[in-house]
Amino acid sequence: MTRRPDMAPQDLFAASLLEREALSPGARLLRGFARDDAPTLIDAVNKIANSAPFRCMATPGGRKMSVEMTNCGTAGWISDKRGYRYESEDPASGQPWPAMPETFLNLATRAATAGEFDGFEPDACLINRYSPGTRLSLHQDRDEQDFNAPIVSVSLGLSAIFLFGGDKRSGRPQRIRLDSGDVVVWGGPARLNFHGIAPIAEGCHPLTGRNRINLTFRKAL
Ligand code: MD6
Ligand code: FE
Repeated sequence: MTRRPDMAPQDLFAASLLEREALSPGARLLRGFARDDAPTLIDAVNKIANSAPFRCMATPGGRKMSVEMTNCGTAGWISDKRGYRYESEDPASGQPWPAMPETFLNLATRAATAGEFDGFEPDACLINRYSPGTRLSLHQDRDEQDFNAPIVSVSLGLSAIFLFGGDKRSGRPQRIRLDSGDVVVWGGPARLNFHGIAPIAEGCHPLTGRNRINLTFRKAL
């Protein structure tokens, strides 16, 4: 957190709730930005999962990802033995992905603006569900057509350690704790940075039980 010796403790506390921490040029952590919306967001996730259930996708290499995923929006991110890509239909049902709820769109555009990316129009939201012990290995998000748009990532439920590297896979990534309601906005010079999630610690959260839910909003098409 930024050091602010000039501020009274109660103001420091208020500032810490809505801190805009720069992780690197183009990447900002908005602490607690989605905290008030979290219950509504989780209700919406549960509705989406009723029509497009969470599933472990296969990697192109033939392994199963440990993180469970689903999507909403006009495009959904999928992985199978043919590779990574966006599809307008859920391959499990052949139906279009559930529409992006208004609450999702509203939060994502406000967060992008707070992270200094105006005019963000996400058409895809990948929803990740982690249980204790699951992880997401270092990767780049590069299946989108336009790297000018940022990505907005919302953490809900159990906390996680976010691994945040540079534009090469090598090198030791930063480790950043993400709690429920924290939002990361990144784009510009950080858009292709490597990142991942360390194995989730055992725990139970009032909103999500033994799960961490992550929403990543993208402009895919
Ligand atoms: C997660 N997030 O937080 C995984 N990708 O569960 C991501 O893979 C991610 O947080 C691009 C931008 C922000 C992210
Ligand atoms: Fe990612």
